[in-house]
Amino acid sequence: MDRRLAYKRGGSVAAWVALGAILAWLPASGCTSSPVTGGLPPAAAAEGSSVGSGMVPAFAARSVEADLDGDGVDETAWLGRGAGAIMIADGPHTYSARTKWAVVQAIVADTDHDGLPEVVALVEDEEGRHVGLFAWRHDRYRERLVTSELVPAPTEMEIYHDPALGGDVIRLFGEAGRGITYRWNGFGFTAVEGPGTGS
Ligand SMILES: [Ca+2]
Ligand SMILES: [Ca+2]
Repeated sequence: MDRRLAYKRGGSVAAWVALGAILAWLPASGCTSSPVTGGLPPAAAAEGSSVGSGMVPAFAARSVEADLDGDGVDETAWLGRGAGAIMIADGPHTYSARTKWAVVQAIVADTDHDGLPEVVALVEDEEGRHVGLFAWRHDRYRERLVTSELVPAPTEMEIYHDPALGGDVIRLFGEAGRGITYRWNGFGFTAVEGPGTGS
């Protein structure tokens, strides 16, 4: 079974990225990196920070301060659960995720290793569960990528920082509680056998 995460753009499945087959399960003991709480240093996360009331989303959410577009000023990302429960408040560039995505979990981290943090979310639609990156690209916030549905459907996501794997990596847990770590391969995500595994 291919464990690469295929991804979609604009709802269509884009070409699969044929990189090395590093597709084995990651043993629970195989990861030596330490988890990153919420994908950000604790000091960078704020609960219920004061943002103008007009910017507070309708969904229950926690807020995270991060410079998502690299202009030196932190934005506020509102991360909740449920339909479209991702909002980035950045003045004229304020962004809301499409309501078709029911957010299961959302974290801010730099999982595509471009130097800018993005919102990394486990989202659900009628097809199943996906990982989506919501990020600043070029001139606005957008769905950077959304994977095809993940089988088996992950129940939980963690972000780890592992320099040997290029930076922040995604670990997905299924019903069995066993995790698979995915690292950025330049176009999408590839499962890795363990830290330092190259292709
Ligand atoms: Ca900014
Ligand atoms: Ca990034």
